[in-house]
Amino acid sequence: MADVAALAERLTSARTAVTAIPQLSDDTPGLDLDTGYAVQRLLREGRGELIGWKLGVTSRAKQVQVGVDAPIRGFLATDHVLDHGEPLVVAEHIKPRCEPEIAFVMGADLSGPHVTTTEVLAATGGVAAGIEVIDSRYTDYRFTMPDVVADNASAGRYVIGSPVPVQGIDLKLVGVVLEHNGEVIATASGAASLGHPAAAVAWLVRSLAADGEGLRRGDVILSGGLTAATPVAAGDSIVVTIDRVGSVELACR
Ligand code: OOG
Ligand code: MG
Repeated sequence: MADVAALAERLTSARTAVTAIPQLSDDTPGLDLDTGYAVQRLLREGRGELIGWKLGVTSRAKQVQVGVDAPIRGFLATDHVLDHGEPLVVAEHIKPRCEPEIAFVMGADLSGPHVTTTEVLAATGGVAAGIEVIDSRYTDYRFTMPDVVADNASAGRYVIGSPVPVQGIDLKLVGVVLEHNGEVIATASGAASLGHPAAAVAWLVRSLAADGEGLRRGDVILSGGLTAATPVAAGDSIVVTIDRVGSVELACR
């Protein structure tokens, strides 16, 4: 049996010291997915109030980038939030990378083991363009799936634009443009995340049901990076624009 508390402590120390560590599985051979989620649950206790959830590795581009081939989930707490116009302080992170995401703001509670994409859309209060700043606590983003689950799916910070109603927008078809220092470096459509961003949220809800949890009205959900993530340094700027959903920008200092 892995010592879940000791593993969580290693990750917390890496985050607070802004120093990468080797993946846990290097010296914890039995590390499985359940243990990874148990470590993640412990990390939650040491963070701010729960704001919502994030999907991870839901797109082909992300799967290729990190070598994990199935979706995972993490939590978002108050200390993950960047407000509009608030810069990312690069020195507070180990190796930050930015990725474009479609954010959902829930208009109603939603839980259950059989929740569908249609039910997610019906419970959605609004959608917004999002930038997630991921930051692996593991050296050079080298991890197995249980490792990255334990590390809260590499959650760092995030910022979202103003939410708009989802009615009338086909999130599968919306175009997504990622700009880094004024240059378009990647493009995608909403379908990149599990075929439909709301399908990714439905997967999240079913996955949470297995742990007796669900979404609450007002929760923010990052529905998964749509392109490969781009490394950022102090002085950089990131802009994400999503057709009919809006745009959001982030300055790094
Ligand atoms: C894993 C984090 C995945 C996403 O949107 O796919 C994630 C990683 O890339 O380190 O946030
Ligand atoms: Mg992400």
